[in-house]
Amino acid sequence: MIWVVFGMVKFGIEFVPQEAYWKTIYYAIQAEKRGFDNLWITDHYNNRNVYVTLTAAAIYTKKIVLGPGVTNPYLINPVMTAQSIASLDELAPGRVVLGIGAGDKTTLAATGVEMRKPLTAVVETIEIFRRMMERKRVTFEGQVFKAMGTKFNFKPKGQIPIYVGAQGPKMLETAGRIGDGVLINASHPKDVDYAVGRIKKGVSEAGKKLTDVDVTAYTSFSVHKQEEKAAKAAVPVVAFIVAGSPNVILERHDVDLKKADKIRGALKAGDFGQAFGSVSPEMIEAFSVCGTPDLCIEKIDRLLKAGISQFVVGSPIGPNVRKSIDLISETIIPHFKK
Ligand code: F42
Repeated sequence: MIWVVFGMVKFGIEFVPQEAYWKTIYYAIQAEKRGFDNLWITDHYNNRNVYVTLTAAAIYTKKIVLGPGVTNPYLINPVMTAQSIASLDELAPGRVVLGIGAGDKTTLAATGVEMRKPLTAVVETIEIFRRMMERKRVTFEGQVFKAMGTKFNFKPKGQIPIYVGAQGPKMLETAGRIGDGVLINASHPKDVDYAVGRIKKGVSEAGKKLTDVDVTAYTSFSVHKQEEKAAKAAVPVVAFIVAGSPNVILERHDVDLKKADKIRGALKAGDFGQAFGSVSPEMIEAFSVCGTPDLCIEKIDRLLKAGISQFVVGSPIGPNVRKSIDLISETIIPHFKK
């Protein structure tokens, strides 16, 4: 599969289903009409259910490609992920993809589920998923998962592209080796450069080319005609990213570790004023793609040069989601798809 056609980047949009369904679906319909190629719905136990949201989105849209971005093998067993995706593909034939990752440590921990051998778990999930999709009887004994002669009573349609959500070096390499796409949780060229280097290693081990894999930047994005308004909307998301980032990534962006600790502590204590007030312009620059449409175009261009083939606008999207989708569609997408 060649993902970048004549150098044309794809645009995806991510929604966290934390609001009423109708709102997410309303935005999804708008995104499709306004020229987005992909719709990604996040999966965390504390938000609305990912497959219910995707089902509604599949019914109300016609051509946008959609999938979980990303589900994990710990809360949803690989066989059930295969079942959910195969069922969704009946509703939206040929436009369903699977996004799979290790899962978010904090929300998994809250459910008492242990994230054992995350790399192995993701690899085994993909193996079971692909074999289930071929409607074979699957007997598989992995280190984390087993399938004891599982087989669907229905025929899954088509081949489903698999995108691996990856940040760590081994997960990135594995994603390049066995994935059809990679979702890189990053907004800055430094992080994307690093990720693409690891993905290339996996890709070449598998005898593939980088263009065989849809290298996707899953960004925190905020656009507004006034730069300050775009930045203000990005602050809460950036605070959470800083708090959740390992030191190696903070150091890559020269973020003062003490300041990051202060944000972590404030968020833990529920002191959002303190946490958001401690977010610096440098942090916003490092952990979001944010600004006026022209500035965002410049930043997306840098990510394209770093090797991405899909750009995902993720939370917060902008101070007003509906208006920001319109603005992206009128100014940013045409710049890259003219
Ligand atoms: N997580 C969610 O829960 N929900 C989402 O909606 C979501 C969206 C999302 C989108 C893009 C994206 O990139 C990530 C996203 N995530 C989401 C987060 C994702 O689920 C992961 O938490 C995130 O990608 C971080 O995981 P990672 O890719 O960095 O992998 C971690 C877990 C890791 O430890 N990786 C190591 C590495 O080097 O890459 C692997 C370590 C290893 O090799 N372990 C061995 C093994 O077999 O697993 C075992 C070693 C031993 O000692 O046993």
